Amino acid sequence: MSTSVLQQLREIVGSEHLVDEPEITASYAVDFTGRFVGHSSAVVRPGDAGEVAAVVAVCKEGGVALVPQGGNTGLVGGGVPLGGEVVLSLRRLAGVTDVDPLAGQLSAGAGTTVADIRAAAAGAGWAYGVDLASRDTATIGGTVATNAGGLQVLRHGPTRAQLVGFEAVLGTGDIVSHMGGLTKDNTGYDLGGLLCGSEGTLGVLTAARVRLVPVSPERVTAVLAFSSTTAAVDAASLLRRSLPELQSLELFLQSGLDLVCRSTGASPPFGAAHRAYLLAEAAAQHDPAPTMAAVFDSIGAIEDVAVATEPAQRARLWRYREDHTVAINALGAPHKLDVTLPAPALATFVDRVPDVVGDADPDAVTWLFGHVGDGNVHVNVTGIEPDALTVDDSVMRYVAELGGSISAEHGIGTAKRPWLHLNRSDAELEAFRRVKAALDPAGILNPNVLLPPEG
Ligand code: 2HG
Ligand code: ZN
Repeated sequence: MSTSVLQQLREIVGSEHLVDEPEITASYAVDFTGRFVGHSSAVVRPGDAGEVAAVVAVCKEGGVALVPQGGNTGLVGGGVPLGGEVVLSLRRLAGVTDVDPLAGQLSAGAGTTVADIRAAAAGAGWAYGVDLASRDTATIGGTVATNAGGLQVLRHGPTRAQLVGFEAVLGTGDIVSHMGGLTKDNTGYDLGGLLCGSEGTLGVLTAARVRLVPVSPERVTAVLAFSSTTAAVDAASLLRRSLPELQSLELFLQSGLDLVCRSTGASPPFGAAHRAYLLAEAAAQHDPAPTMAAVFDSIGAIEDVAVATEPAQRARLWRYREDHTVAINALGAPHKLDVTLPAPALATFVDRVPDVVGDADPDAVTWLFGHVGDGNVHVNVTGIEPDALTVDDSVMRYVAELGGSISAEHGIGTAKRPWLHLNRSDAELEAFRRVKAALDPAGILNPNVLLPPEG
């Protein structure tokens, strides 16, 4: 980057928000897992949409590539400067700017954390329909840019289903804003829906308006044990059919539970070991416990049950599932293959994928957990080098063969670009490229993300 571009960026955001000390830029250049480590000569921290637009305009003019970054909780190398890009940090655009209790909506700057969105919703007598383990760090801008899913997709849908308004700076440098929040609004292209999940390749989200959902104060969390994956997957289907109050339906296996207990010191939920576990949470206006108990009674395959209604006990059960990510990370930078399978292929996939991984690399260790209610399995693989791709290749191909998606909720990022063609036709990829060329004509926004390299 030329010194003149750097100087212009400094003038836009102010010296204190243009970071070029290597020891500080380095902290923006590595992802949560440690698998993706990039480098950047500068981190720009604008304070409002106008400054973001000015930064994009200068970079467009100077041909300087940018990586937009929120809380840097992404898991596919989509938010770190792997090609030496300038990091455009949106964290200063934090704050809930408007809560409308009448409509059940709120607006917030892109840098607002999901936890703060949830708290603001609760303060207005509503709830936000997205929740995820990284809630305290993940930002609304990042979760919109990646169409993040999380723990309540089953009930409320992914981030795209919450989005009722957006403000963004396109790669052209133009600010586009449609924050009215009208539920019915058929006035042309759904630009917000397009930007949502575009992973910072078309525009930089600066604000979002989201719908809120009714509060369900009565909650019951249960961990159910099964002797086989098939029994757990069958039970998951029955729970979805019989419990409209179901909000989360998660899967983990004995190996993951052992790892979590070892790494956190928690005692296991049951005296005996089991092959597979479901964590089911129901939430409603009225106590869902009696209905839940009746449904559990009807599932003969349940080998053990732990039920909690008190917040501390519920949190204890949740930790068996949520602590997987941190416990696995402690083993060394994992490969994270977040995939969805069609329901009939789910149990087979879970049972067979460790062999697929083992055949690709005998040193690899497979960890499986995820949002089974959505068909979403998080295949984590440890024991392999960060840039070794044979395991990723085998798993991606196996997923596609079974009719699944190579990215359920984490996005394509850098990690999965080589395999996007397994899920998207040439005609679709060409349409993607044309959209990219229209909204980011200089190709400066996250150029190493999502779209496969040409040629
Ligand atoms: C979760 O479901 C996140 O907890 C992270 O999507 C998944 O660590 C992972 O692979
Ligand atoms: Zn997840």
